[in-house]
Amino acid sequence: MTSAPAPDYGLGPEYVHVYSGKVRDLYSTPDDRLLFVASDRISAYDWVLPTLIPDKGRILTALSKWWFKRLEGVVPNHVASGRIPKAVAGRAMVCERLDMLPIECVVRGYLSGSGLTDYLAQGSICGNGLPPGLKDGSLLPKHLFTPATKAAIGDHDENVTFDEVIVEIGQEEAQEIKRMSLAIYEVALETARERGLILADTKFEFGFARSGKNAGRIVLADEVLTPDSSRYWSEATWSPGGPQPSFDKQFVRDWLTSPESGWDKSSNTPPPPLPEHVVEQTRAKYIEAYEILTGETFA
Ligand code: PZK
Repeated sequence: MTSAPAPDYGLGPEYVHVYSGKVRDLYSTPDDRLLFVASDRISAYDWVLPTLIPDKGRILTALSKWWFKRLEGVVPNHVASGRIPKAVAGRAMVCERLDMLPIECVVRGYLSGSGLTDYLAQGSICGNGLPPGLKDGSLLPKHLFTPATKAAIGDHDENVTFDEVIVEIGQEEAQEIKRMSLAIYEVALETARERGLILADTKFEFGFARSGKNAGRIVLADEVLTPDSSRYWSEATWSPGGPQPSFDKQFVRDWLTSPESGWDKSSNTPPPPLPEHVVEQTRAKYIEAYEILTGETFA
């Protein structure tokens, strides 16, 4: 995996940068665990924007930890105890080092994104046939496990069939990540619904624990059920037939595609910095997602 430069959080030399995604960073710890750091970076239209969203990393970390706790009776997870350096307090988790399974485990209850694209082109998603007449944002007739394989950096993940997952990781492992993914989605969908949100789709990653209390088991990794890994829509505004407003990034997308930004998303030029009001509105949406889901005030 090509790695972005290590952001300078001021972690000491005992934390070695492993790699970075668009908005998160991974370091190894002195005791051979991993420090998973959620940055304040934000992406849109496949770009990492030049503007940070203050507190985004802390908000998503708190939300992810809240979901891991809530899912404890459903699946084991990679969260470990261990010292978190002050430099990243609140925005980091210590995790067990897993042997990651090379599958992006997406579950969809509603039609959107690459699911919509595949449905329109072929009438199915990842080998799951669907009836005609579904629209952008439609409720699907059943929850679908729609796995993808991680593409090289810059490329998009490629949707694959369940049979391709079996070939890649084996029958038992494939069944297990599908079962776990659907079980998590069903709990999270109901939790979100109780709070007026639709969890349209979400993505999980799993790995094998090679040691520790979960040794030999497949466990849930990464961050979970954050607005960055999931599509949340407001039940109140859900209206199939077109793109649903993104819960968190709508202000960013609206501004970037407006004449005020002066940016052309099809130009291959980097997007401009966000104005302060868009930063504030976006930060408020992340906080709102946290507060609606958890029922807690974000401090
Ligand atoms: C792991 N990622 C994705 C996360 C990035 C990329 N517990 C684990 N053990 C081993 N590897 C990983 C994990 C987790 N989670 C996660 N890639 C590998 C990722 C954060 C930043 F750049």
